[in-house]
Amino acid sequence: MREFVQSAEKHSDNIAIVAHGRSHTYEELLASSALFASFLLKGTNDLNEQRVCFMVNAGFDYVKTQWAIWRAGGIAVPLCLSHPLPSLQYTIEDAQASILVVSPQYKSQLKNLAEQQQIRMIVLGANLKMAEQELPTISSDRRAMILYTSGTTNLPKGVVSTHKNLQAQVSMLVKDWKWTDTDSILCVLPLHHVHGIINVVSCALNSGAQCRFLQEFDPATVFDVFKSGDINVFMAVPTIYFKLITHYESLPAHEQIILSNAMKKFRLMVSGSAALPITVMEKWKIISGNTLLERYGMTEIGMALSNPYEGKRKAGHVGMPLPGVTIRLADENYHDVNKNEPGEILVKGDNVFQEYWNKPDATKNAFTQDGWFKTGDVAVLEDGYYRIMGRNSVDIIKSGGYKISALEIEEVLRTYPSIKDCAVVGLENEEWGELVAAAVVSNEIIDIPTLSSWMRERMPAYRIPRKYLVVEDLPRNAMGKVTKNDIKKLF
Ligand code: MCA
Ligand code: AMP
Repeated sequence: MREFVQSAEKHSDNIAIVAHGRSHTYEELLASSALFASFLLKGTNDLNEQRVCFMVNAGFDYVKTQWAIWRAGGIAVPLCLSHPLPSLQYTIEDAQASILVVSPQYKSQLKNLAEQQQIRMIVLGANLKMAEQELPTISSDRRAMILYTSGTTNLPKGVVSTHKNLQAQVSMLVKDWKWTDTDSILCVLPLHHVHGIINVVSCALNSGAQCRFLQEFDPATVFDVFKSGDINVFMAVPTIYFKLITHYESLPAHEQIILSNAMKKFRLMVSGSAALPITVMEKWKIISGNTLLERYGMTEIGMALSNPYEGKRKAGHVGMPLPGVTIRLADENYHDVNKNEPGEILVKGDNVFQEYWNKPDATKNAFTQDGWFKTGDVAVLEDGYYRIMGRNSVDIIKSGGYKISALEIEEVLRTYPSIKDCAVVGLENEEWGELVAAAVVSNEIIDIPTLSSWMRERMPAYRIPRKYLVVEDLPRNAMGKVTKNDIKKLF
C-alpha cells in the first residue's frame, strides 16, 4: 500500500479515475480513502487483518473502499456483483468477515445476512459522518487481500495475498509493459479477480495513470470510448475480444474505418485469463492494427509469463517469465522434464500467494516440498516461449475467462429432485473458451428450462450449464470412475 500512496502523492493533480461521468484526482482518492479508513477503524488503532467484504460498483467508490481497507490494516475481500445470495453468503462466511461495505443497491440483498451474522454493514453514500484519525503503518508481510477461486475441490478457496505479493504482482507488470503516468486504460472486467484488480486498476494507479470504468461490458460502449481517443491501453479476456470482433463485423464500413483508425493509436492491448484462439488474435490484428500481447497468470500468482512488450509476440504462446518470477516445468514426481517435453508449470517468486484462507492442508498440497507452487497447468518450452497445453484436471473449466469447478456444479445438480447422478464437462468453444455442459442421469423427463432457472437461483450465470444431455448411465472406466472425455464425446 505504501507504494500506492507514494505514487498517488507524487501525482496528486493527475486524474486517477473516471467513472459515472465524473473525474477524480489522486489527491481526492488519497483524502477520501484516508477518511473512509478512519471510519472503518472507528476509534481503534488498526483493523489487524479483519476481513472486510465489499460489494461496491466499479469506479471511485470501489477503489476508495479497497484503499481504505488496506490503509486501516484490514484484508480486502471483494464480492462478485452478479453472484446470487448463496454464493455471496459462502464467501462472507468463509472469510469470517466482520465488516461489509456495500453500494446502496446491494443493501437489501445483504441486510438480513449481515444482521444474522452480526456483521457491521456500511452502506456507501448514506451520509456517513467521518472524522480523520491517524492511520496505522502496515508492514508489507501482512495479509492484504482474499480472492475466491474455484479449483479441484468442490467449493471455492480464499487465496490470501500479502501486500508484498500484490506489490510484486503490480511492479513486474508496470516495468515489463512500460506503464507511465501518461497512460489511460479502460476497465470492463469484474473487480473480484486478479485480471481487473491487479493488471488493470492497480497497475494504472501505481503509475499515476488514469483508469476509466464501465459498469459492465458492452461492445458498443467500449467502441465509443475507443473512438473518443481518451485511452491508449486495453486488457481483456479472449471472450471479450471475440464479442468485440463480432460487433465490429456488424458495423457499416465507414464506422469500421473510424474505429480501426482510433484503435491503431493504442500503445498496448493485452489478452489473458484463458487461451487466446489464434483466429481471434489474427482478426483483431486486422481490425485494430494491434498484435495482442498474450500472457499467463493465476489468482494464486498474479502474472507469471508474458509475451514481450518489444519483440515478437507469438500466437498460441504465452511468452517468458516476468521479472522476479522463476518457472520450472516438472513431471509427476516434480523433477524437471527434459528439453522440449511438456511438464506442469511450477512457480516461485514474491508474486506467489501466502496461503488458502483457513485451509492449511490445501495450502500444503499446493506447494512442492521445496516451495514451488504447483499451478496444475501443463506447458512446453519452444524456442524460448512457453506454450500452454492444458490442465492436469478435467474438473476445471475456463469459460468467459472465469475458472469454474465442475465438481461444484455437480454437487448442486445432484440436489435437484429427479437427478440421480451427473457429470459436468467443458466443451471447446471459440466464443467462451469452454462451454459448461452437464450429462444428467434420470428416469424421469426433465424440463430443461425449469432446471436452468432452478440453477440460476443457486449459481452465477457463468457457471450454469448451457447444454444438457439426459442419459441412462454415465460412462465409467474399470475402476468405476466417470470418464469425462467420453462424456465430452456424447455431446
Ligand atoms: C454469461 N453467459 C454465458 C457465460 N457467461 N454463456 C455461456 N457461457 C458463459 N460463461 C450468458 C449470460 O447468461 C447471458 O445470457 C449472456 O451470456 C450475457 O450475459 P452477461 O453476463 O451480460 O455476459 P457478458 O457481459 O457478455 O459477459 C461476458 C464477459 C464476462 C464480459 C466475458 O464473462 C466477463 O467479464 N468475464 C471476465 C472474467 C474475468 O475477469 N476473469 C479473470 C479471472 P442469458 O441472458 O441467456 O442469461 S482469471 C484471473 O484473474 C487470472 C489471474 C488471469 O490470468 O487473468
Ligand atoms: P484463475 O484461477 O481464475 O486465476 O485462472 C487461472 C487459470 O487460467 C490458469 O491456471 C490457466 O489455466 C488459465 N489461463 C490464464 N491465462 C491463460 C492463457 N493465456 N492461456 C491459457 N490459459 C490461461
